[in-house]
Amino acid sequence: MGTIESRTPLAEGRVTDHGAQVVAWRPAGSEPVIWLSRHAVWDPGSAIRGGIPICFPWFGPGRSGEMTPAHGFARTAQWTLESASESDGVTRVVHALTHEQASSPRWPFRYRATATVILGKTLHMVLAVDNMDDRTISFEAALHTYLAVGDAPSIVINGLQGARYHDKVTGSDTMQEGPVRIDGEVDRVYASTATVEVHDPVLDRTLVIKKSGSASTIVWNPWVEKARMMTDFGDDEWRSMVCVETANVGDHAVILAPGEVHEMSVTVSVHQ
Ligand code: TA6
Repeated sequence: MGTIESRTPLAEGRVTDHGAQVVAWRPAGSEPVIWLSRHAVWDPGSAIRGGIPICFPWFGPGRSGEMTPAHGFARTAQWTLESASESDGVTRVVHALTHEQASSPRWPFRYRATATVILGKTLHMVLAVDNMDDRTISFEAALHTYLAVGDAPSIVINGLQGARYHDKVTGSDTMQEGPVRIDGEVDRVYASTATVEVHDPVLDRTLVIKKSGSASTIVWNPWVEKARMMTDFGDDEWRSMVCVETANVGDHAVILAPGEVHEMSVTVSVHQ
């Protein structure tokens, strides 16, 4: 499993060929921003628990509810390292994946995906999907970002006020009133293009998650029971993380005509 490790005056980071996954990022002067489970499994066939998994071409079990593997085949595929460079302390890593390397009989289309990661004082990531087929394709995608926090029940998540969301815990569809707090299992798919701010009083910082080309934001914390049920997730680790995911899922799935390219990006910054 090839991995690009970067250590510059601006930041430390790590990106692996497996899933083209960012698995670490710590800007200079900060605590780590990207969370990784102590129990993460690094087997070729498994998803690495933490970092920024790339969910593509479907999210979860897909819109049909029957797709496997969960979150699509890109997350556990071996992406091709296209380039890795560093300039003025900023590291740039580009991976690519095509239908010749990873596909599914349930999603048999020709495509080329590239994942561009730029690590410096901020983390910037772009998922670009090029429809190489002669048919229109539809896909879901998510940058499933695991953020490190001091204590999940203490954080305050702003930016989603007024957005409608599907609550996967209760099954309801409703609107976000006020900030999002983690006071139990939270698994919500918001219809939102907004920038999200995670205020963390314990680490005394605010993480700002800005995005483009994304109409869905997912917020997830497994809380106690779900954490206990995952073998690659420490029983106590739910307190130290929250996922704020940049996505296009469900009704916001991307529809791409032959030859079209779609780009979705996230920029994470730390404000002490
Ligand atoms: O993004 C939230 C979610 O869809 C949750 O429902 C939970 O399944 C989480 O992803 C993790 O999924 P995974 O397949 O990585 O265990």
